[in-house]
Amino acid sequence: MSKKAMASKPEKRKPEKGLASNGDSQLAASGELHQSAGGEHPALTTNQGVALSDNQNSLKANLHGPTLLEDFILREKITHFDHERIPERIVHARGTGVHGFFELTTSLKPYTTAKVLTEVGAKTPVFTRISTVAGGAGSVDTPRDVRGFAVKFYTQEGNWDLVGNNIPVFFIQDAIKFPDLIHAVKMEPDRAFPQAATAHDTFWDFISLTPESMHMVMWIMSDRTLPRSLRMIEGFGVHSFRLINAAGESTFVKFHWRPKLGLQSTIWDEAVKIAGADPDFHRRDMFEAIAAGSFPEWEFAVQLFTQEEADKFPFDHLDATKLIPEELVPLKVVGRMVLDRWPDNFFAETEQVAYCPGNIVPGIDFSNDPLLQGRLFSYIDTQLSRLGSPNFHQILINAPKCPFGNHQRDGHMQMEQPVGRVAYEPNSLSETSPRETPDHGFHSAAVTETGEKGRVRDERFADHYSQARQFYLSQSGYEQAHIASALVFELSKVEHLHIREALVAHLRHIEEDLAQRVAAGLALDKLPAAPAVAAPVQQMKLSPALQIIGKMKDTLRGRAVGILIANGSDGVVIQKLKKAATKAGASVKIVAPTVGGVQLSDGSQLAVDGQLAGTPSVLFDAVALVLSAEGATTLSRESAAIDFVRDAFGHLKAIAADQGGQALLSKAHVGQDAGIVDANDQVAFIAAAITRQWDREKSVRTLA
Ligand code: HDE
Repeated sequence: MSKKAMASKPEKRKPEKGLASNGDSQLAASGELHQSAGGEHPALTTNQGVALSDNQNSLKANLHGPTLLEDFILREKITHFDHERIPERIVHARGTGVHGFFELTTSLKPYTTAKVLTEVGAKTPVFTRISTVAGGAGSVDTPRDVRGFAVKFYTQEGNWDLVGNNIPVFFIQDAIKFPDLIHAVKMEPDRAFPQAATAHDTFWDFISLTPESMHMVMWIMSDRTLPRSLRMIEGFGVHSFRLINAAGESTFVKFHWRPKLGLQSTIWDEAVKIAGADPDFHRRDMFEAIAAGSFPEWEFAVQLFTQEEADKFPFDHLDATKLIPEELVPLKVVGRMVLDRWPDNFFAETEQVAYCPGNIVPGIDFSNDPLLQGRLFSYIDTQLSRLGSPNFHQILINAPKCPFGNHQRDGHMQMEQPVGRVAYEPNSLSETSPRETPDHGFHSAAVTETGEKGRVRDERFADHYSQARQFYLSQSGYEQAHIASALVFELSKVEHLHIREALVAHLRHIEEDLAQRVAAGLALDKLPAAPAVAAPVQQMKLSPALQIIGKMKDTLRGRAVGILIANGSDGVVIQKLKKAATKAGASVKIVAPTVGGVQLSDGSQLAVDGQLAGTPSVLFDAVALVLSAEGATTLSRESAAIDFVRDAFGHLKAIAADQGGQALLSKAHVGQDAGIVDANDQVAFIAAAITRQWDREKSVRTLA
């Protein structure tokens, strides 16, 4: 329903802005609702514009009689309700979308004619949707999963959709394998679980039989799949694309998004607990950041290379299981994207947005990556069944913001009302009907194609381990331990021993030490024999850019600090901590046993943001404990308070504690280290809070 038509009846209680009111049936029955002053609200009508006299009671044959079929108002409302859902996306069903803009800072004119990439300073509106892959639309935000990173640029020359992920490589090399991959990762068909998880037999069975996925396995077992915030992930176009300049020359390009806030991840135990504490953790984080005016921003960068350069790479750039190390082809930052407007309506925008990698504009073209080629078909096809009509491009969120028109006609839900008798081209009957524009219309790259057709793959695609090895060896020791432990966790959920063994066998080609650590974690009797390789494993130069830790920023900007207090806490210490954390860029929340407020030591009241049981420390990047002796004694009997401090410690977070806080720490048997600081020393707290206490990890869990 349009904004104009949206309405509710005048009523006594003023509804919250933007929320429709349901009224009150008893008041309605007595007619009271109708007595308040009118004029403020437009009339509530049917979809045919007929004003409703009563939205609380259906039409009955008599006071105690049956409801009448003739009640067209009831029927219209219920019928619409019955059809409120559309099929969710087959993959990437769970997503968060935000409006924003792209601004070009460096022209790519030597390489492309696309205005979006040549007009410096021009701001192009975008709609960006970030998603998980495996779970359904109602699944949690923090499973171990790849994040989709899809950007629709509404350029002056048509829509350009860059539909990427937060990982620069993919599981498979050819689109024909995608349905198998997704069937393997989704809930198993006979039992319909697990939801949103790779840790089950069918996924690892498929993976262990698909060696080309080994590079991606390293990425998904790293903490890249456990982002702290959607504002702290990278984005990648994954495939090579082409840029085409005015002379018709083409250059290959890989697209990258780099978050201004730096990369930041959670750790596995934390992600699992966040899923219970706040299933909407990432969506809420984005919503709150936008509402607070703290707009997430990414740099937009390109890697440009020619065919001649590509021929010298020790891999094939058309193989989506490979990346081009930044050290080989440096990234050139050419723009930025800022997300600054939450959608008005989730369904209309985030749910109905239909990204298609086939949406490109003049000056950009596809490469022959066989995965990309398959995607060019898949997305339009899926939108047809998801949105139900070939006119889905007319939905506001999908429609170009530049003029568009052609002779395509009719179909379900045609929203336009074309005039005139001409619906074809060429024609001589219309002076104004759209015509082709050879000069600035879309031209494909002039590429020569030769060779025999066949179900074939270049032999350069056969090296499945070299870049997996490069990735693993480029990680810090902490990250390697997380990868090994993630593999142990996942494979421990696999029931079939032969699948566990098959996977460990592949790891031997990646790095013997990794295979041994995982085998030990699974208590395998002996190391399984490594499978035969189709191509020798190459020793590639280490690439520090592949780390997460190396790309984390020591900052509290965009992060959250929780201060646990209780009756009798010292208000001065709380305020000083809050001020210091806010100044450092964090959002600060006060957590207490009761949400209604806390009486501080000086007798004043302090408002509380979250009740302890519902606001565990997993929701924060660092915590402070400001407690009176009495408060500490009370909280030491609360398992939620004990968990609060134990988890903060176990998740390697800085903890500021005053004397009462220290008492709670010792009740929770939490030891002391450099990350535990005096709550009166705010400078020390901020210094500890801007990073994780990585060295603590060996004291809190056994890693593989
Ligand atoms: Fe997708 N993918 N995909 N994909 N994909 C979809 O399209 C598909 C692939 C990606 O926020 C679907 O609208 C095939 C790679 C994102 O709405 C579907 C193949 C990459 C999104 C589809 C791939 C992606 C999708 C499901 C192998 C990273 C969410 C609903 C050839 C470069 C977009 C839909 C959004 C969604 C097919 C592989 C990214 C079924 C056949 C590689 C970010 O059409």
